[in-house]
Amino acid sequence: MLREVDPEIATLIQAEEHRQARKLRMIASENDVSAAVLEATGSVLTNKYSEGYPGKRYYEGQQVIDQVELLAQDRAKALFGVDHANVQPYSGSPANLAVYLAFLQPGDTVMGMSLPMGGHLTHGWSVSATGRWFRSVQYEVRKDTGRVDMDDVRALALAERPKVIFCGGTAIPRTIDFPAFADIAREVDALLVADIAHIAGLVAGGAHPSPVGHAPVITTTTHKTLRGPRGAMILTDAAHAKAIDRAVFPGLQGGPHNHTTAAIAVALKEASQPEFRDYAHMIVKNAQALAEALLERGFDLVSGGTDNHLVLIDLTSKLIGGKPAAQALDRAGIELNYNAVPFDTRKPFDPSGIRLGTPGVTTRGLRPEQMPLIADWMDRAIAAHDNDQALDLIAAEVEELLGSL
Ligand code: DSN
Repeated sequence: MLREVDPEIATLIQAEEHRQARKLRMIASENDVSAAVLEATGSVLTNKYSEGYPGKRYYEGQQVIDQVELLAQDRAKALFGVDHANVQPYSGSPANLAVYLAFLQPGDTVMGMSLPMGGHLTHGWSVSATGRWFRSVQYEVRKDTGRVDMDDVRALALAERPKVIFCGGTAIPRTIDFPAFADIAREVDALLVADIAHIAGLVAGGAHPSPVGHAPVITTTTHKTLRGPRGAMILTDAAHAKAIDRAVFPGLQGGPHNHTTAAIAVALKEASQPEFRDYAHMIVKNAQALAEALLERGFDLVSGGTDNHLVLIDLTSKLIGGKPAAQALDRAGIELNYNAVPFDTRKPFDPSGIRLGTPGVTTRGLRPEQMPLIADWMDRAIAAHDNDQALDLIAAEVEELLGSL
């Protein structure tokens, strides 16, 4: 049908499908959703407006949509063990903005991890509205360990007295110490918000400690390790539920994307199955096997390794910037992103590092024994980054492996 109506777009979608199929997709924040999630995303639910919440809508005809959203909420609550789930945020940034609207006034102090240290734009980084409209203070990692030092976080919190503290981020290869963040938040009377966008699937599958019971408000996207559609959720205790709901709607958003809500419900059902626990643990096993194989090949890993799905490489010792390395790797069939590393001396558009993760390749069926092969391809591709013929040869080997799965 699409091919008849719009052959150009149909052809492009098919091309993207082929591109994804023949690449090692290792962008740490991406994954491959199931056919069931895709089907829900592409359903007639996209036709429906439903501003409000189940039972309290501003449009008629919600007999089915209410059931969909209630199912998504109930599954999120059960999976993560929380009192309340708002499944309407359009994505991670709007979910975090809802936190600001719910609990802060412009100019109030917010504390988060600095972006180049592994935090997220919306945790108060200077170019984001959250850094421009609020007084933002940012914690870092230690230069010698590449890890967050909770004594430093505590000292900053005591000095700056933030109203909200964010923990979590986008390039953190180590376990987040939720109890320690909770102690600090309690001491300075701040609200602790855990942004678990990257690790939600690991938390759901028991492969990373849960923030529940430590952070009263938890934000997450649904499309990374959780392996759902592009969307987000905010999970809260009972005390913070109303403020979050009001902030999402009518504070920030109009009608929820019901097709996404349905696909989130499907993903949450999948994540509650025993196989998903195996999947979450395999993501970590793969990342650790990959980290080990990279270390053996002389790569410099931020923090020396990983506890989760993500590996952050400082390429300074390899005498190549992150951007040319990422471009060469893409040509070699290994898709990842260039990334700043802590204390980076290069510019954000051509930083010193690359970031990669194992959620996608684990979904694809790769196992720890295949990780040295990936490390080897990466080593070869970076050494031959200006040799297209050598890169194409690696891409052919990658395609052969993926074809054999
Ligand atoms: N773009 C997401 C990531 O790649 O981690 C964060 O917003």
